[in-house]
Amino acid sequence: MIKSIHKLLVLKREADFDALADFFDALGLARGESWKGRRSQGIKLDAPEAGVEIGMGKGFPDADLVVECDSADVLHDVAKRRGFRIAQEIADYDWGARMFTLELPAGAGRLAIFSYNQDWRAKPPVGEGKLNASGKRFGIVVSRFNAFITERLLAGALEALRRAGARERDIQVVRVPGAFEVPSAGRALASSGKVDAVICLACIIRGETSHYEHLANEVTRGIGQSAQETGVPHAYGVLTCDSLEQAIDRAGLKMGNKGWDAALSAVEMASLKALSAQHSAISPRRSRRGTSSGKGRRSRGRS
Ligand code: INI
Repeated sequence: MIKSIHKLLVLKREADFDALADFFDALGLARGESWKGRRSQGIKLDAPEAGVEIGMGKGFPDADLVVECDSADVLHDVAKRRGFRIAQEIADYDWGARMFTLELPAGAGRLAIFSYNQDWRAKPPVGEGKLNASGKRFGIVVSRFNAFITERLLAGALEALRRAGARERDIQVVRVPGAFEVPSAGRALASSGKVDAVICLACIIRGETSHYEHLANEVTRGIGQSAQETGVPHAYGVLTCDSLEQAIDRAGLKMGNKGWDAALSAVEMASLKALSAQHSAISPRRSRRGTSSGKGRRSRGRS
């Protein structure tokens, strides 16, 4: 499975490197993995959607890299103010877009920037998180009670996170005695500032407890309250079942695993939160750089 696609721009001068990093920050790309070593340095700058576009025929920009944004005019101003050479002036295209191209410094290629001409008032933008966990950190709280089931939920959650692109070192697993303890451990993780989302895993079986209803209600309420009060997404991977058979069905190793489902909800909600933060940031550049967590500035040991 492909985890990421990045256009590689290798520069010779530190000044060009810094200018490009600043420019891509200003375009609104999010800083991902970065390193600075003896031999080399690099920064990955991530777009909400990235990939390869295959084209044929006419009307394509003459560019090595294509960026879609919400207003090409705004970025055209940014590019001009930063002294980038405009290769092709901004213009309307018959495919419903406005576009310009610029020369990247030091012969790093040509960049086309476009936005679609659509009336956003007629069609309000829809915010939707992506199932992309790369660069995100997750806390998993798993109850030891009914471990036969909860360990399967954990396996499902870990596999879903891995497939969505999360790194092992960005996942923290906390085990607690039972479902009742899940909300408080989840809150502690969320309040630590070290995770982007919390995944809560437990199994409550009606047949085995007379206080099933109270326990289920309290755990559900506690998880919801922690999510709302900390502002950190919490995914609900708690099985509330009538019997062990029912629990086994919902903790399948191949099909139907509530841990898996909860992990993907956590990924989506973490991504949605990042998206809303991006949209509400007055200065994306400052907001990204100013994060106290140091996220995106981790060294990965390349030299
Ligand atoms: N904990 C569970 O996770 N599932 C259950 O079904 C359950 N039952 O049956 O009682 C359960 N009880 C333990 C509870 O969550 C606490 O750990 C315990 O009461 C200590 O606070």
